[in-house]
Amino acid sequence: MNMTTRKIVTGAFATASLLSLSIATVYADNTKTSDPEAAYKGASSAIDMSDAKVVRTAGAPDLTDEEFSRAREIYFQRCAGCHGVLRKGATGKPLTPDITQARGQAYLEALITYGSPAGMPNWGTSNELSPEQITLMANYIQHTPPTPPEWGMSAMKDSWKVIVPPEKRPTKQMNKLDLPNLFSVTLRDDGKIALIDGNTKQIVKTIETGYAVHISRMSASGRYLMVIGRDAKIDMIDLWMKDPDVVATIKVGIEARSVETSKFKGYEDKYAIAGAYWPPQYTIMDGETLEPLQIVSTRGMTVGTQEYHPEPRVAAIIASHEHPEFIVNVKETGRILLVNYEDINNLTVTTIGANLFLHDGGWDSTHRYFMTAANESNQVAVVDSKERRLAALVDVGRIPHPGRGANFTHPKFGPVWATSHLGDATISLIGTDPEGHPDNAWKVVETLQGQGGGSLFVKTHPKSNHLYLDTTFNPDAKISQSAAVFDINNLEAGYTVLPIADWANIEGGVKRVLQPEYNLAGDEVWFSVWSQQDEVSAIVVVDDKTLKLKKVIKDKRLITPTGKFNVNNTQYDVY
Ligand code: DHE
Repeated sequence: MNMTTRKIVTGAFATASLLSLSIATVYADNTKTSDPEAAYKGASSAIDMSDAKVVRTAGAPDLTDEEFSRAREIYFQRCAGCHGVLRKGATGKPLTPDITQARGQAYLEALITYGSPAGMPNWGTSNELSPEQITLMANYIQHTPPTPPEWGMSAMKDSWKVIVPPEKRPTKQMNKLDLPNLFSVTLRDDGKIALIDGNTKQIVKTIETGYAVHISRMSASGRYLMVIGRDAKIDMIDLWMKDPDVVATIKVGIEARSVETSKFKGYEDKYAIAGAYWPPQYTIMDGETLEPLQIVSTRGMTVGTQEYHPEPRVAAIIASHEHPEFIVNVKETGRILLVNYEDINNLTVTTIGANLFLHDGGWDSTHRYFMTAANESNQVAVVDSKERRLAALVDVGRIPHPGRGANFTHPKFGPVWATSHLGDATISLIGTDPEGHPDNAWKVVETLQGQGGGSLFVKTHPKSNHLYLDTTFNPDAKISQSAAVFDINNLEAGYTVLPIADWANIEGGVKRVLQPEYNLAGDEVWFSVWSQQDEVSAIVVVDDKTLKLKKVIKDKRLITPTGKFNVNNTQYDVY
């Protein structure tokens, strides 16, 4: 399949809207939360399986080669995100032939058609899959899953290109851009990022990146912008060049989500790291050229039950400020790795057992404690990066999804870190000051009620008195198209709703409102209004003091804007 023409977003949007109609009628109320989850996880995999070997399995219904390849495509578009590439189970249940054949054709067809209260979407009653496709999928999953190829050093080196070598790069900033207030904006389905000037709100330029580009991270110096696509392609952009552009690129696997650079004193810009979903591994690279130096597999035993997992994906990675270490979340084993890069040829790795389904997270306000969601475990793990140990596992709401979270001083409980949730309307505030407020440390000190479930990101800024959150995947359009804001000094007053999508004044489109991000001064908050590839999208800038609309950024190049990363705030971990 041609990666550049694949429209990955369709599934997510269509699933969200159709599921919202149907799941509610099929299941009781407590299962409605499957809608946002399904929409969120509904992106198709970047893995191209067209060359994978067909494995026919005894006991499974026969399939032609053409049927195999159709089923495989549907599986990688709709199912791999939850059930895993190898179908050994991830956030969804395992679907290996021993299990599926025992269940039988009729059971499998019913499950795919109607879904389940445990979160399986109702692909049939939502009309996302036809009855013929459902029969095909029920047949297919009774066969042995095909395995995608590995991606080791030779494949990486083949994909690695240094476009401008370090010695040919400028020694100082050669453009007039106000770099600390520049934003890198993900143009998800256009395979690009946009550099937007935070002062003029004009697009400086767009730059081609990986397929279904996911996040941007800044190097410690604030010079190099690292962008990773779902296809595991990293593009390193030099912001000092007269015309900022890609200076090095590499593919660290076949499917990935995270990239980060070394930030410990003395190691600024020295190394980069990226985590892959497939193959399950992380790669440490030279920070100026992206030359791959060490590739480390994450396959291994799960925390707790200590069973082997063949596909533990690498989720968030964050650079420690306490030691020369990267902190790496391994999702399906529930282990957090502290990878010490002091001696790159003799890596020392501290392994912390946390809980299953580690996903995203960020620092507390002191940058000592890494607060990270074990999302389907409904917990936040707290890692003490100084002492290199797990400080706590905190029970929160259903499916925490903090992004990097939000830090502020609670009028009553002192410093807290906040997360919102995909699966319910709450915002959990966790005390983060074991010295000054020991009674509150690593406890949910307060639970706020937001607009609804389907929230992905919360954000505040040290100079702001507001806490913002989106509800991007809420099935109710009024809620997914607006954002809520709390006054930190008057939390009991509840939230104010900001009609972000209405402010964008766009005809038609899905208009999901996504990811608040502050500017350098901390006096503006930028939201994406995210529609489909062929629809108009926008960025809405809110005045943080007045909570009034400040500016709508509209441009035909703003195709599917999602994440926005202010250079200064990303460089210094301000949130
Ligand atoms: Fe993300 C961060 C994985 C879907 C927007 N996303 C992350 C991180 C991971 C991740 C592991 C943390 C990276 C880090 O800190 O190093 N995201 C996944 C998925 O596996 C998932 C559920 C499904 C998929 O197939 O990719 C997924 N993510 C989405 C979306 O649909 C979102 C909403 C839109 C988009 O652009 O694809 C989305 N994810 C984001 C954003 C961040 C992110 C904007 C960074 C937030 C930040 O403030 O740091």
